[in-house]
Amino acid sequence: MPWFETTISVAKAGKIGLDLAKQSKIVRRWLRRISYRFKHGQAFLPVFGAGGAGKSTFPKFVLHESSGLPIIAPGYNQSLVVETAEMVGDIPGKIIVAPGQSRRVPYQWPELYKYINDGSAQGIINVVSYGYHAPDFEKITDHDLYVEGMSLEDFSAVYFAKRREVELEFLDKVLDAIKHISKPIWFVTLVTKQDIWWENRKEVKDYYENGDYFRRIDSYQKSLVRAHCQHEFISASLTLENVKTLAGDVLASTASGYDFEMYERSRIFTLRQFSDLLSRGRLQNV
Ligand SMILES: Nc1nc2c(ncn2[C@@H]2O[C@H](COP(=O)(O)OP(=O)(O)OP(=O)(O)O)[C@@H](O)[C@H]2O)c(=O)[nH]1
Ligand SMILES: [Mg+2]
Repeated sequence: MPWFETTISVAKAGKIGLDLAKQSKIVRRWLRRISYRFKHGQAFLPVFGAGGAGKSTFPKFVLHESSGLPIIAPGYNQSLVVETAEMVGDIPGKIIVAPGQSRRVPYQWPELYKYINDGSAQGIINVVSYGYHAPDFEKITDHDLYVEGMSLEDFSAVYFAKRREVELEFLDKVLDAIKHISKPIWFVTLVTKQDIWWENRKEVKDYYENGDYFRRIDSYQKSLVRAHCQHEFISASLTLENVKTLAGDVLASTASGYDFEMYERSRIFTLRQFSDLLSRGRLQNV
């Protein structure tokens, strides 16, 4: 699946020429379709990923049923336990989100592995963000990676690179825990924070598609004997917000030019991809 090519071509050519109100209408239409998929019980989705990558924000992005307007970021609140996002009323779909701070992973993730291994989940979402994980520390000087004399910029480069390593470690954990699945699943790598890495999008795409991340997915797919796993990359900007320490020091900012209009165009594209995946329901073994 293309990550963002459609967003770019639409933005460049101004082909659609929609104003924000019209875009919001389209967003609402896709949100309704996704609600419909859930209504028909086709979705039961565990969400994994490192702390601060955007997991808890994701259900708001796809299940938010109000105006279709951009999500206003409430700031980073670490999740302590597994969160379940359900549709309103008696609609049976569920998105189940694991907390991602390392110390919580051993206690909280096995519950989600169970849903995959017992065949209840039709797909998995692994959230990554090119290491742009929301910091859970007050100041850079509080962090183990800080070395005397580092500027904010120096520290950020080291911190984000380290967080990309954490993404790979966490991917290994998930793949190892689901190596004996007996029913087919789809596996979406959701690359969030598009608004932060937009100017380096080619580098980000290349990093995930051609590096250690995809090598791991590929060897997992090849190792399966009883079922198969279809993998897709989807990228998104779930909200617009700088990556900053708890004290407010900005480590990475939303790309200039990535405004609400871009956000809405990208959101339509992402919702459409997600809706398409849900519409397939459970994959069949091939
Ligand atoms: N700029 C930007 N910020 C985002 C995006 N997605 C999430 N965020 C912000 O990143 C921070 C972390 O998001 P959460 O959804 O709470 O992260 P999480 O993965 O649930 O973190 P844990 O609960 O600790 O595992 C929040 O302040 C969000 O508003 C995005 O696509 N772009
Ligand atoms: Mg969370």
